[in-house]
Amino acid sequence: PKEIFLKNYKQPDYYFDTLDLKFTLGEESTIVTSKIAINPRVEGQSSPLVLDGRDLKLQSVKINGNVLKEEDFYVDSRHLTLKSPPSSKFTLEIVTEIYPQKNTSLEGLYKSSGNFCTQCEAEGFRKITFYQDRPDIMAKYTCRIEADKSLYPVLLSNGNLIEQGDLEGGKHFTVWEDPFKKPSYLFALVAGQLESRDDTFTTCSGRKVSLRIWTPPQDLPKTEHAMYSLKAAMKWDEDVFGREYDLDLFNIVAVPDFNMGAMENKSLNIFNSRLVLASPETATDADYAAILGVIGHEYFHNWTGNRVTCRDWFQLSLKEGLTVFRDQEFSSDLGSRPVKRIADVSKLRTYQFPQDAGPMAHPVRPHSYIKIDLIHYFHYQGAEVVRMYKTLLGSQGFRKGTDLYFQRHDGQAVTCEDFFAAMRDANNADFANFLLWYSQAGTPVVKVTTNYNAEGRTFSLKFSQEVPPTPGQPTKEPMFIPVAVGLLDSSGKDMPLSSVYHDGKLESFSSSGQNVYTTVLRVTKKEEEFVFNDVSERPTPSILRGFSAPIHLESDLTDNDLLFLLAHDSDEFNRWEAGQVLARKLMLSLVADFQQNKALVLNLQFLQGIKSILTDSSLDKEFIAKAITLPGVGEIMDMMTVADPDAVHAVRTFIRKKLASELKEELLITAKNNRSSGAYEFDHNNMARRALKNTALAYVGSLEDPEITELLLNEYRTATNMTDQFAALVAIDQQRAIREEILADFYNKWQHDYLVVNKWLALQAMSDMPGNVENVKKLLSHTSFDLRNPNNVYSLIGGFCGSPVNFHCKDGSGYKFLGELVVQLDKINPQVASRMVSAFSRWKRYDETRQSLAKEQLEMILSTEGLSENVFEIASKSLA
Ligand code: B3K
Ligand code: ZN
Repeated sequence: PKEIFLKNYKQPDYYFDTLDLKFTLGEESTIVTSKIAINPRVEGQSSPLVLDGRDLKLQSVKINGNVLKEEDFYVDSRHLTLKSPPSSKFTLEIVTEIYPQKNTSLEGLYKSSGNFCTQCEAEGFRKITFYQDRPDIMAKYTCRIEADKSLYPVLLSNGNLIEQGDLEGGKHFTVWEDPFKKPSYLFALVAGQLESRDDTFTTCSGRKVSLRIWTPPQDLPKTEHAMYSLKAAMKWDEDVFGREYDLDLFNIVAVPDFNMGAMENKSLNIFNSRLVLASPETATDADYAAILGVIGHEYFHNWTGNRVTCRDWFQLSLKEGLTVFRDQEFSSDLGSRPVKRIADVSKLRTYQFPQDAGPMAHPVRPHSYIKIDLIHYFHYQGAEVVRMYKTLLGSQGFRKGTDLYFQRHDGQAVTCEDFFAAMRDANNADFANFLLWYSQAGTPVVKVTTNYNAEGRTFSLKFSQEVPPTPGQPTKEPMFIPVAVGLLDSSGKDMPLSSVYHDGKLESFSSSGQNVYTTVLRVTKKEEEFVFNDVSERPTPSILRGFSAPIHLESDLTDNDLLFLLAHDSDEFNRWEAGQVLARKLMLSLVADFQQNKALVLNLQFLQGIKSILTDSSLDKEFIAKAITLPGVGEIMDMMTVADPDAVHAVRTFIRKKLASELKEELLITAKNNRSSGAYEFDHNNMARRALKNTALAYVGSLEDPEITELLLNEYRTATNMTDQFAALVAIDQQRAIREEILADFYNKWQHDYLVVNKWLALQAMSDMPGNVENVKKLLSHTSFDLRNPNNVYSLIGGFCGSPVNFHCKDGSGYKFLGELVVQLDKINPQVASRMVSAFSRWKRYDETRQSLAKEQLEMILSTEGLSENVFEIASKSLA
């Protein structure tokens, strides 16, 4: 496998103006005819034209209508090379045969539940036809689709439908024309037995857009929320970013077999059906929220990704970081901003930070890769980088920056520097070394010490920063870190800030006439100090409000300071964070006790803190639910020199049980007072009630007590929506005596609904029951499980790998299970297999026994013949 480097980027020698595609869809194979209008970059200059292609059977090549002679081209397993094409404008016509029915990788053209669909990002188009499959090749496409009319009554592609009709032999056709030029990764085709929910949206300039969400007929009733989400996204993008939709038609298709969440193909978004289909009876609040976010995300790509696209795949964050940021903001505006921020930071800590501290660490803009799909996993760090521009420039400055970005680059394939330059130029901003966020990997560790000088009435914050070494980057430069700070007085109120002294300069806040309570300090050096003046009493500082930068913060705040912030901080994110810092400290100290066989004792102050949050009726209920939830096992393991899953799990279970028994009465009252009444509504207040009630139930579920068992069974049986029913099931899952029976009951009830069955699989996979690997193995041959379906794999195998005690079981059974499965899965679907193999990537964090067991599996995987590049890259980098 070959590594590709950013520094080797070269402009293409040929540009493509138009591409006319024709698909003849068949049951054995599909014939693809492609006609490309080509221009050499330098007129009169001919060089070989190398087209990408995989698993294609070439039938013919013509240039300007003439069949190309054998000696003028050659084909290998990855390319079609034209040795010396014309040196001025010409047309190239290529016919290939492909086999979508045999395509289990779910990349390129494939079949899902009897329907044809495509997935081209990042490099799937080369599995459809020979092409320069790179995003800086932007062309105008037409697409003609021919297929059997009864099997495939609906034939869709990008853009506008310009022609359709019947053909001989029971066949029919459609012709689609996309007026916007696009890179090949945004091409899409769908054919099958689908029906649509139709609606319209009138844009800000008064254009009426047809909206269609396509599913198999029986699923149509479950598309109401998706349609609501789409319309909300279209309106929001106009209001907040000034972006109007640009075609008269927008299609969404839901398919059951899809490698990831969804895909933003121009005007024909294709979705994993779990992110479209929802009804109150079958989908949880989390599903509803995810649908809103992802429908928004894919829609927002129309401007950030499609109209302005990436020059090359190293620039991926240009579209993904920005679009993730946009969907986070969208969900914040439609729900609760602080609660959304807490959820997003939790994701950053659960997924991004561990990756950035392991063998797969790479900067927001990587310097090299083998398979770009692996860089595709998450873009939370890229979104944080975009968020920092907004924090530094303010809402208006940020909007000026995006306006300039769209104005400059509409229709172009550009780079991260272009985005940076638009932000800078629109605001005449001084951004010092901000670009380092794109090129340096690793999460900065920022230490801060505070000091109050009563005599001088000053309060100082001394910062030092360090970016840890990552593969290929042993030493780092200091980063440009925006740190939002406020000061609380002894009554817990924000103090108005007078001025701050830094680097020989005094910045005064009083001039505007308005009180300033939060300021953004620009920390740019390895060590530096900021001094607040006119501070009338010793303050409690609230540092990194709203998580203004993606860093690990270590401060000298005492437990009392943290408890004070937990009780009073006006910044709700930091209020939550104070509780989390306390919980992390507590858990780490109990882990040490556990490892030394000491009895575990719960700190009373902590218990008191949780109790006062739980019973504070002035707080948002979803905020309470988040604030009483302990940091995850992974987060605590990440803070240990040698990760000890058994100890962390034991400690977390201990604290949960202890809190449940000490606060049983309060938890039961909370659960009772927040029971659902009336029909399901997807709005913040109702979701918050359910979240709080269900968090309380999960706590009490940890107690073995007949009264509780009865209560949970009642919750389970009387639930009128999936949020409540599944939460009851999760709580019951802790009740060993009735667990099996209720799990079976749930399956019987929902076996017809594959999306609900995935929840059932995941719940069992994540169980901490000793020896659960055996149960998971049994489920592999369950009638409702299919290794070819990514959602099934993510639920059962992904769920299992997230279980600290069973996956990391010291007898090696969990690792062996995953190792064997990865080898099997890689033959079916390399992308899905590589996601699973990443569970091994941080094996060096564990004790020696676990290390050697995991290493053995990685070596076994690497020695497998015919391994995919995807799995190879992760397994080999993990071992390096
Ligand atoms: N852009 C796609 C992700 C593609 C991943 C390809 N391996 C969808 C998204 O950003 O939501
Ligand atoms: Zn995206």
